[in-house]
Amino acid sequence: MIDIIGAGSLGLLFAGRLASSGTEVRLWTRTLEQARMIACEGITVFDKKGRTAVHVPGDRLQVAPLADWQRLNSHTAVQWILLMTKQGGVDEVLKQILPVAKTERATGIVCLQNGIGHIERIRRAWPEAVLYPAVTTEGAKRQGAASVVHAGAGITEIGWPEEQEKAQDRNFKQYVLNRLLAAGFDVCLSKEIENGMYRKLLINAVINPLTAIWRIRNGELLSDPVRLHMMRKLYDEGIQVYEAHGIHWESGWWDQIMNVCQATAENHSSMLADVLAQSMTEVASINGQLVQMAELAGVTAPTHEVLWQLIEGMRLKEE
Ligand code: KPL
Repeated sequence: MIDIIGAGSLGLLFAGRLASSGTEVRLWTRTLEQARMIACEGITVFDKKGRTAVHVPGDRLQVAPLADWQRLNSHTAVQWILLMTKQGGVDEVLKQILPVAKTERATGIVCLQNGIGHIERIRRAWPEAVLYPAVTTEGAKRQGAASVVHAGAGITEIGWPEEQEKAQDRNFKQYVLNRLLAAGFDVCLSKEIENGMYRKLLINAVINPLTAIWRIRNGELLSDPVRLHMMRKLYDEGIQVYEAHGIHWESGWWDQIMNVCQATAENHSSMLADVLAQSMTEVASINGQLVQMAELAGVTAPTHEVLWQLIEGMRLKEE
């Protein structure tokens, strides 16, 4: 069984496809209302032309609000978690899980958050858990409480330990990795996930705040020289921060940002989606983290700082 925590766009996509390919999935939602709707309607994944790609009826799914975690798991050890909440939801997840976390059987957690800082927070709070930091370029857009559009197929990179594999890691390969592949996800194991996370951080730091401020789709960033100029500014500042920290970067990263905009041209970035839904954004874990890294290294990232403050200043409600 795989426990998927978070039923946003990626959570619904992964839960729907895993369940439809025969994996036993438990999906944990933030609200009781969403859990009830999924139990009633099932999960539907549409392709980008609006056709139904996957439908899992509600009676084939186990779904519950996260608040029920302790009641439902007080006697069992949870083995595999796909953590798919946003950065802002991670502390609440830990608060619900830790009181019944079992130490005799290690729990493996694939962490799929945007930005940086969450891995350290989870490790501090739950040292016994085995963490697999991950980044994905799957494009998904939630349509309703129980449905999602798979807007663009991407690649999911999962961090793999440099040192010798432990029994937990072998079980991961045999079970979680195989289940993800069987569900049709393009997944690879990476010994350089930290670098992958910095690359994704930069992609998000360039695309997300600009689309959120201008309220435009990802593809619209490419259609105007002023927008491209701002993207380049954010990119160059980010690279300067990485250089100051000795973080390896590649000249191809700029082209990758362009490619992501093209591949997800019709998408709202997650930050724009949050702003439109008046939810807290991940700007502090993305641009805010870059600004803090800049300060630590004695350089500046003024464009990231301004965008961070502008978006924080929208005073969106807490998760
Ligand atoms: O990860 C994304 C996000 O919106 O958070 C990108 C890659 C920008 C796709 O929209």
